[in-house]
Amino acid sequence: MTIISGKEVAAKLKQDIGAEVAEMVAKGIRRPYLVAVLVGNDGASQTYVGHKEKACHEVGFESKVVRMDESTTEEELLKVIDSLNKDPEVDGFIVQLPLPKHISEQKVIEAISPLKDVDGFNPENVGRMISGLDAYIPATPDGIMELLKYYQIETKGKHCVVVGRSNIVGRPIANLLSMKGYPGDCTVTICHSRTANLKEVVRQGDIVIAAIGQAEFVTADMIKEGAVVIDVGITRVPSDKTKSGFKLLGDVKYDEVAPKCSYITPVPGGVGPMTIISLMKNTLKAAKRRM
Ligand code: L34
Repeated sequence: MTIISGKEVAAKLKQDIGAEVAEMVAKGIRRPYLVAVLVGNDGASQTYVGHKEKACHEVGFESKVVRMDESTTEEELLKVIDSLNKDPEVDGFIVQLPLPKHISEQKVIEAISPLKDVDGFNPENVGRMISGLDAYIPATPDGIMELLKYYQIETKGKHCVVVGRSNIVGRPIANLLSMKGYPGDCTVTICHSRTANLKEVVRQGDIVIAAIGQAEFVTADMIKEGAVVIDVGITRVPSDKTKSGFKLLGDVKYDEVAPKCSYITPVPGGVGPMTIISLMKNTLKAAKRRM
C-alpha cells in the first residue's frame, strides 16, 4: 500500500510554477494576480482561502482577499464581481463557496467572466471542458488528475467509481476520467444518495473517488482488494486531542480501508493541497492570456 502524498506533489508543482513566474518577471511581464472573495465567517473557508493566499505568495503571484460581511447582499457581491471582471490588473478571481444562504451561488458563478473564472465553475467553462475544449478545469478534479499522473497510476480500461455528484468534484472528475488519453480511458460510474446497492457498486471500483461530504462514509466492506482510493472529503469534528479543538476526517474510514488499497490519499495532506496548487496552475494560465 502506497500513501499518496498530495503535500509532496503540491510542493514539487509549486516549484515548477514559481520557476515560470520568475521567467515571466525576468522578461518584464507583470506577475499573475489572483483575487479571492470571501463572504462571511465560515472557519473552513477562512483556512482554505488562507492557504490560497500563502501559495500565491510562495509562487510569486500577486494576490488579494476581498473580505465581505456575512450580511452582504447578493447585489453587493455581484457589484464586486462586476468590478473584478472589468479590472485589467486582475488575471483571475474566485468566490469561495459556500456562500450565505440568502445569496444564489448559481447567479454568482454565472456572473464571473469565463476568461477570469479560474475555478472553472462558470457554465461556459464546464461546457468547454466536457466538450474536450481548452478550459479552466476545476481545481479539485484537476488536482486528482495530477496525483494519478505523478504516481503513474494505470487508468486505461479501469472501472472508476465516483461517490458523489457535485458540480465542483463528482461530475467533473467523472467526466475527465472518461475522456480519451491519460489519465482517463476509464469506465466511470457515478453513485449518489439514491444509488441502489451502493456497497456492491463501489466494491466494483478499481479506482474509487469519495466525494460525498460525509465523514468516514466509505468503509472497508465497500472496497475491493487492491483498489486505488482517492478521498476528497474533509469534515471538521470536535476533538480534545488537538490545539484547534477539532480534527479532520475524510469521506473514507482510513484505518480500515488503507490496508486493502494499492494507493490511498490521506486527509489532510492528500487532495487538499492539490486543490490549492491547481488553482495556481489556472491563475498562471489566465495570466498567460496577456503574453
Ligand atoms: N470557489 N470554493 C471555491 N473554489 C474551491 O476550490 C473551493 N474548495 C472547496 C470548498 N469551496 C471552494 C476549496 O478550496 C474545498 N477546498 C479546499 C481547499 C484547500 C483545502 C481543502 C479544501 C486544504 O488546504 N486542505 C488541507 C487541510 C486544511 C485544514 O487544515 O483545514 C489538507 O491537507 O487537506
